[in-house]
Amino acid sequence: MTGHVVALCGGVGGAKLAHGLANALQPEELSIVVNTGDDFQHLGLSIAPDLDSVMYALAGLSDPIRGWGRRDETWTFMDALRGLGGESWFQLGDRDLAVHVERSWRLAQGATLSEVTAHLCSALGITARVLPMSDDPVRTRVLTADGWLDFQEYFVHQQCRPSVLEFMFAGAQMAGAQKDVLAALERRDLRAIIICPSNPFVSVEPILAVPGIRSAIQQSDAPVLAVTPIIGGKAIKGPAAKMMAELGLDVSGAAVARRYADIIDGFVIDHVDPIPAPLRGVTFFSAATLMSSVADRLQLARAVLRAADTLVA
Ligand code: FO1
Repeated sequence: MTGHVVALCGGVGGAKLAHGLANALQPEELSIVVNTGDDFQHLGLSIAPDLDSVMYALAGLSDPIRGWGRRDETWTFMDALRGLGGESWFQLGDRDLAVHVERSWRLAQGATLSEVTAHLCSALGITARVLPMSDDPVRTRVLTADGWLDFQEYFVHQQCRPSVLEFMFAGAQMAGAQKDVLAALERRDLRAIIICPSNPFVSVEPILAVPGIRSAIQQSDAPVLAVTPIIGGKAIKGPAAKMMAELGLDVSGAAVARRYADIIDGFVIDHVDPIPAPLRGVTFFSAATLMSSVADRLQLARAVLRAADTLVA
């Protein structure tokens, strides 16, 4: 089938499927909507980790071990910064630093985050459309026993150790959905909306919190399909499983499907897990969702698109 596909993603797992979808589709057939709730100001730089993870994945520049930042990286800047007593808990590789400096400089000159992202994608030879969920600031904050923490303070500085109680997306209510995101979700030739295997709480829900995005998804006639971020009771990377346990949720793909039940038509569970109990309005599909190679990413993307095509109302 042809038509336009919108993918919602954040984090490392989401970036991998976004890469698979970009390889499975023509550039004009895909819009990748990226979480910006992880973004923050650091050392005077405007850091946008999920946009960078997606761009690096699409450009084949991701570090295969860390998942974030660039491969073949060097750390001269960090060594020199530490030598000056600078803040070194957030690691900025030398090549990665160029992206943060270029983004920060262009934003300071008045460009929007979308304009900067389009420039960086072009510079990195990326043809798929990468769209921040909003050009306005939205900042994920995490409530722990120690009070509210900014996202990167929780995720990196405190290495996800504190137990989470709840999340907030500061600025979401006042944020405007990025215009091309809404336009993509309202296209008449929309083939599918894919929720990538990202952390539901801190990668997907910030996107859904931007006014207009959740309702555009619910009103769309296109099938909405989510891919499990939990395999065999564990998250492949990041704190999704730990967060689910701390929130008292069952740590399973089925629990994620229940959380998305009001906006999805289908859910892809990993083939090592049992097909969940029937969930009203949700069709379950089984697939190999672990992406260890670029080939795996393409294979999962194709399986997801095939599944979505069977859901056409
Ligand atoms: N994650 C870490 O665990 N430690 C780091 O030092 C770190 C630095 C970093 C620099 C740039 C960037 O784009 C991402 C970076 N990340 C780091 C990952 C980042 O915190 C996460 O990718 C997202 O915020 C959550 O998906």
